[in-house]
Amino acid sequence: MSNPSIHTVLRDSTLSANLRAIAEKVFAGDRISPEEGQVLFDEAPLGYLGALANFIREKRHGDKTYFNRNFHVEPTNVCLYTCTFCSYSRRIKKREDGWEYSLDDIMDIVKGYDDKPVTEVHIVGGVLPQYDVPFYTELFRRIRAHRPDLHVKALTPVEYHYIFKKAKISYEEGMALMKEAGLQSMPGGGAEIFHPEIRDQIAGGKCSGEEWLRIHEIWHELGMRSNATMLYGHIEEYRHRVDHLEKLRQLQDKTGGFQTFIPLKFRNKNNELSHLDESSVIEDLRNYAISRIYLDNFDHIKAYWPMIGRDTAQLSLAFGVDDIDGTIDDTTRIYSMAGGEQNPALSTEQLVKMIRAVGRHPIERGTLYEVIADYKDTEFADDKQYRGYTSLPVV
Ligand code: V47
Ligand code: SF4
Repeated sequence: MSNPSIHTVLRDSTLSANLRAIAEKVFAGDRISPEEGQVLFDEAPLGYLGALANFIREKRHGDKTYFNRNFHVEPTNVCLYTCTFCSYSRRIKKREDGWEYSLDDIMDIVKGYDDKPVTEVHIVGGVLPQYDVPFYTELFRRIRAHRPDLHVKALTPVEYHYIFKKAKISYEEGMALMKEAGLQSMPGGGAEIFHPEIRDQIAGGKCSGEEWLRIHEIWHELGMRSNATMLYGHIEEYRHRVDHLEKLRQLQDKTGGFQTFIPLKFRNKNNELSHLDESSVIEDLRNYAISRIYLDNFDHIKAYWPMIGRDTAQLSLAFGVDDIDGTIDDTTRIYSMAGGEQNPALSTEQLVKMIRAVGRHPIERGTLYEVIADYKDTEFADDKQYRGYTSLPVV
């Protein structure tokens, strides 16, 4: 996949004055304004966006494309909140369809990976009263004691807000306790759309946009890192996406603690928003590209392949994305239930080949983007098949 270069875009005499001004800013490394972000969403064609986003991507990372080896643990799929987009929560009323793991159950899952070369466990799930501060601090302690090299990336401000309120402690006290217990980073979930016009309709009752941002800010102030997401393609308008990106960019200016931005495409199976159409692949690629252009202070843009599928993940690497998340190992149900990949698992070899097939340079990273293995020149047993060699029968 290749885009027109930014030089071709700048030479295009048919370009509108607005789009030209934005392209010139991007070429000069200048920041675009919220109004210009809105112009990109409203008017910019895919090829133009790809040229700008790829320019930024290659300036930052060249062809490097990151992935990690991780697995997910979802302590429960029962939740006392009722987000309308969520296909995952069994809700309190259908509790018999769900699972609720104990500390020992979760440790058994973690121990099941003892002989596997994974570097990260991603823990996130529903919100229920028994999953409280003592539960999670004990869990983090046990995992870290059992396997100190496994990075614990866990929970979102949705859970933290709930459990700290219940424990009657401040966000500051709570996040310090989590750090002390062994939490190493926070994933980007729960962000949805910050703007209350939308958030109140799709995720009413859980932490607000401001609270989500405040908990990340406190975590960053403790010297720790986290990710950010945006759930798009449902009932929001482009102005709500611009507002979301702007709030993230402002917080990142303040703390520098975000590593990666992950746009999450709304999937419409088995939830209360099933009547909505899903966004098109073109819209998904436009959204990745605008995210790359807008978030000039984020190092990485990630395409989460279990959600968008392998083909779009490959395409996204030409639209600003430099990370395609992990091997996952079939350990998350959030997306398959909502219409994503049915059995999300890819071996390292499959991920490496996916990245190479679109001309990029695969790098296995740790959670904090430390390089674990460079697969640029690694050969696999069957590589010769697609390099065009044909083995002749030996007579
Ligand atoms: O917050 C739930 C989303 C998020 C649906 O930080 C849905 O590395 C689309 O944040 N359609 C949780 N999205 C997952 C998440 C995540 C995933 C991968 C990596 C990282 C990271 C973070 O999933 C939720 C919500 O926004 N979600 N239901 C749905 N029907
Ligand atoms: Fe609960 Fe999270 Fe689903 Fe909302 S998105 S209902 S908080 S599991």
